[in-house]
Formats: sequence, structure tokens, C-alpha cells
Amino acid sequence: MPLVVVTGGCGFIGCNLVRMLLRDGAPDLRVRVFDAFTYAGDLRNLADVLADDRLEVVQGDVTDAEALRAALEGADQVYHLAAESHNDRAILDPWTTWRANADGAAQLLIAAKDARVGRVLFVSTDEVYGVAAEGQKFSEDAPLNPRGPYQASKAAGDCLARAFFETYGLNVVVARPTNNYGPYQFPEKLIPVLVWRALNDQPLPLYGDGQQRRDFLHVEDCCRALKLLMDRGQAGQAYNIPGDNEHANIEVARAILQLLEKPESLIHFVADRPGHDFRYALDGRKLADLGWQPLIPWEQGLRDTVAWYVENRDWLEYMVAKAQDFLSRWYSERV
Ligand code: TDX
Repeated sequence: MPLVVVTGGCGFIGCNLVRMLLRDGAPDLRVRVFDAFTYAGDLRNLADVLADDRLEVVQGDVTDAEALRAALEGADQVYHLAAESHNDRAILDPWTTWRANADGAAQLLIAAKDARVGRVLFVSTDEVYGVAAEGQKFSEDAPLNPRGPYQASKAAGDCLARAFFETYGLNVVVARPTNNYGPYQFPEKLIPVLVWRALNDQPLPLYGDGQQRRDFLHVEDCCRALKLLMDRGQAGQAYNIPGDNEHANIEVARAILQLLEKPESLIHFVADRPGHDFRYALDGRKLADLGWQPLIPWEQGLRDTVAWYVENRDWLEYMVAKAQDFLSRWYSERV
């Protein structure tokens, strides 16, 4: 009976991945979620699959070596998604981010090596490359050039994964996805923040002039890529996961307002994020060579995502309440 461990399995990408693994997996599959339940990780994100007896949820922190040792015992595959994933929180509290993303990565890799895990799929980010100039796309062999505390902490883990392959022969593949969007994204990231604000007729905060660009990838497409890389990626290699779907933040805000039939006058420019990366862009040929491409068109993906938040307004309000301290502090400094 194959055992798959998903760290951060109660978070945004993690819960979507767990759902996909259970949906597509064999009857004898076992999925063990390891999650610290800090704030974004929440059992509610797995509520609809908790009754599946192939799923086990263990509470634990990736910086806790003993807890990790127990969680990885007998694991055939580990998807490492546990992270402090928000740039703005990292700006306010770089230590918490470093601890989870860099120390946590080190402990995870050590535990995987010691437990002789068959394969680790290590989730990094497009942000490790730094800013992409207009027309530029980074391929996997581009130098890492992180510019902020979140990016630097992810780059540390990314480099360490490679180091564990070279030094100990750990079977690890690194994934570098772009900005994911979709159901269950915590309302501190751009799209759910804007949806929540629009639903409540509150100003939509855009940093600076709102012209910064991101490549948006639907979480289902990302999870398919993670699974493919787990199955067919080459050990020791990194793979970009692009969305081929670049938009300025202000275009995203306008699209959300249109979908919710709210006026554009709700858009509000606020003080920029310090060190804000203007643009990210990835060359996806290496992953395309394995037969992957994004399948969910942006118009459909965004429409369905907005509809999901509307239908799951209770979930959204509950999560916003959990984020209230951060949201009040961060946005009160921006107006
Ligand atoms: O209120 C906002 N206003 C605004 O203008 C927020 C929350 C964001 N923004 C801008 C900043 C970015 O240019 O929107 C863009 C997207 O911001 P986020 O959703 O915070 O994502 P980003 O900083 O791009 O990082 C995301 O993608 C890469 C994830 O948070 C990371 O975990 C992932 O590694």
C-alpha cells in the first residue's frame, strides 16, 4: 500500500492536491497530511474528504525533527508544500518565514534522507529568479536572484534540495510554479482579498500603480504538474510550472469587479509593497516536454473561482476573521 505524505496538506495548494490524489488514486493508496494548522492550514479545507479512510491527518510542524521522523516513517513519496507563503507577512515578520521555509526545508530533507523516502517533490516558487524584464522568461538554469525575505527563504530551501541530491543522492525533484489561484486560497493573497473586498463593497487595495504583472496558474493545473513531476520528473532537476497567463494586477481587479457587477470606482491605489517585484515569467519548455500544459483558460478559471468564493462565503468570512490581525496591521499602514 503506497504511502504519500503531503506537508502543508491543509493549505491552499496542499488541500487541492490531496483532493486530486484521492480522486485519481488507487483504492489502496494512503495519503498522510502533515500540517501545523498555523493559520492558512485548516481542517475545514479538507472537510469534504475527511471521511475517506485512505486519508490520515497529523498535526505537526516542519521544524520539529521528531514529529517529521514519525510522519515520514514508511513514506514512499513526500510532497513538500508546508510553507509561510505570503510576501507581506514575510515583510512584517521575516523570522517566522525563514524558520518555516528554510529551517523547515532542512528538517524535511534530513528526515526524508533518514527515512529513505522513495521520492520528494519539493515545491519552490517562480519568485526565486527575481524580477523578469519585459519580454524575458527564466529557464530552470537561470541564476537564482531572490530580492525579498520570502523569496530568499524559498531559495534557501530550493538550493538545499539540490544539495541533498548531489551530496546524499536523495531522490528529489524541485517544482517552481507561478502564482496559483483557485478555491481555498487564503484571503491574504491578491484574488481572494479583492473578491472579499468587492463582496463587501470595500475599496480594492492595489499596490503602487497596479501595473505589476503576474502569471496566474489555476491550482488544478498546478497540482496536475506536481503529480506528473512526482511520477516522471528527473531526480535532482528543477522544473518551472508557468501559467502562460500574464496579467497586470489592475486587470485582475477589473475582471473581478465585472464578474461581481461592482463599480470600478472601488479600485484604490495604496502604498506599494517594499521591494515589490514588478514581474515574474517562466519558460515552461522543460515541463512541456513531459507532456504537460495548463488546461483551464483564465476566463473560465477566474469566473469559477469567484463563484466558488461567493458560494463559500462562510468559509471566506471565517478565514478573513482568522487573518484579521494581519490584515488590519498591513492595510492600515498602506492607506
Ligand atoms: O492587496 C494586495 N494588493 C496588491 O496589489 C495584494 C495582497 C497583492 N497585490 C499585488 C502584489 C503582487 O504584485 O498582487 C500581486 C500578487 O500578490 P500576492 O497574491 O500576494 O502574490 P505574490 O506576492 O505574487 O506571491 C505569490 O506567488 C508566488 C504567492 O503568495 C507565493 O507564495 C508564491 O510563491
